Parts: sequence; structure tokens; C-alpha cells
Amino acid sequence: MNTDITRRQAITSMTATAAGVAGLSSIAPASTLSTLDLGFDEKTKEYTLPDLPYDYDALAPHIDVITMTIHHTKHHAGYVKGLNNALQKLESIRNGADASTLQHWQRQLSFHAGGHINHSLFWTGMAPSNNGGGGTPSGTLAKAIERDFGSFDSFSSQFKNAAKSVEGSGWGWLIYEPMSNRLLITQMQNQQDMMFAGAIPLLGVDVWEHAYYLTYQNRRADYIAEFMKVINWKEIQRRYDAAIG
Ligand code: MN3
Repeated sequence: MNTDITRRQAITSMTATAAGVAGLSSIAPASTLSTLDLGFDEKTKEYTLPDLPYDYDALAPHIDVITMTIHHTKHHAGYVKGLNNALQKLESIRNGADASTLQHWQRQLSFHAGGHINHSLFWTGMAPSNNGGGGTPSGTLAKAIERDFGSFDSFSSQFKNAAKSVEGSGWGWLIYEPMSNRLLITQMQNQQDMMFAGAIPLLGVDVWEHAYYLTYQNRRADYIAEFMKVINWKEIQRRYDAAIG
């Protein structure tokens, strides 16, 4: 037990120091999300849209095939395009173009990078219910959930309520806060607002209407309940393991 506490304190202390010294690059440790494919092309310096890890109809009936197809090929693709465009505009400004629109393009960068990363985490955070999706977490993640929320049911209840009550469009998240070595549930508005430095995303549910309206119309809570049945807990565990080092 002593060894465990010492190790945890050491990790927390190391993470906090790294975040303080190295700045932005340490907001999310590279190891956490490095196996998340954002389709970044080193040569062109542009992002591309990665394929889904399963077929468009694989999550039905929880999430229908038309929603999945449009969500990935139109909405997610739009964020990738917007991200590349924002980066290009910021490069032009660096190279001497009119800087009066800088703030606009910085916000566009945040919005579209958020959209691309959120969706990439979303797709890979789910799995077909006959192939690993659903159930409950086990192992160290289950223990951390019990430690920080009391029980899985208590976590699940807060996560669903947080996602349901997002004002307008946004996301519900389970995040890891490395400086204090704890899990938190957060809301996100749009693709980026209300998130804070240090937060490492583990599990996110998209509650924009485009994510559920065809099947669930205004019944956001019903959609979230079905989302819970396709969570890829093995992948969420992997992200947690990477986050705690
Ligand atoms: Mn979406």
C-alpha cells in the first residue's frame, strides 16, 4: 500500500512538473492519445478523415446507419476541412497577410480541432454490442470510478445527466485530471468550450442533435441510454492506463 501511494505521488508530481515546465505540449501526454489516428499527413501537414473501426450499420439499433454515415462523412469530414482551412489561414497571417482576422481563425482552429479530436475519440470509444461494446468497466478503471464517484451506478447517473443537460450542442465527458490524479465528469459546449487545461478525455458522448435526431428526435436521454450500451470499455481502459502512465 505504501509503495502504491508513493508511486502515485511520484506520478502526480512528475505530471504536474512536466505540465508546468513544458507548457502546451504537456496538456495531454503524448502517450495518452498517440495511438488515436487523426489522419495527420506529415508531408502535406494536413489532416484527413480516418475510417471508422467498424461498418456504418454496426452500432444499430442503438445508433442507426443513416445517422452514422452522415455524421462521419459529412459532419466529421467538415471539421477536418475546417481545421485544415484554419491552419492555412493562420499560416498566411504568419506570412504577412492581414492579421485583423487572427482571433476569428484562432477560434475556428479551436472549434474544428475540437470537432476532429472529439469525433475521433467518439468513434473509437464505441464498439458493436456483439463485439466488445457495452457492459461495465473492469480493472483499474473500475476501481478509479468507484474511488472518485462512489460506484459505477453513481458515475453512470451523473454522466448521463451531465450529457443530457448540456445547453444547446455539445458533449458529455469522463476526463482524467492528472495533477490531482482523479476522474471528473465534465460538460462541453460546441466542440471546445467549458473544457480546461490538463483535462485528458477518456470517454465522450456527442449530444449535438445531428448525433441522434433521426432516431430519437427530442429524446436526448433515450439516445444517451443507448450510447451506454455500445461503450468500448476496453479502449477507455487503455486510455486511462496511458493517462496514468
Ligand atoms: Mn458530431
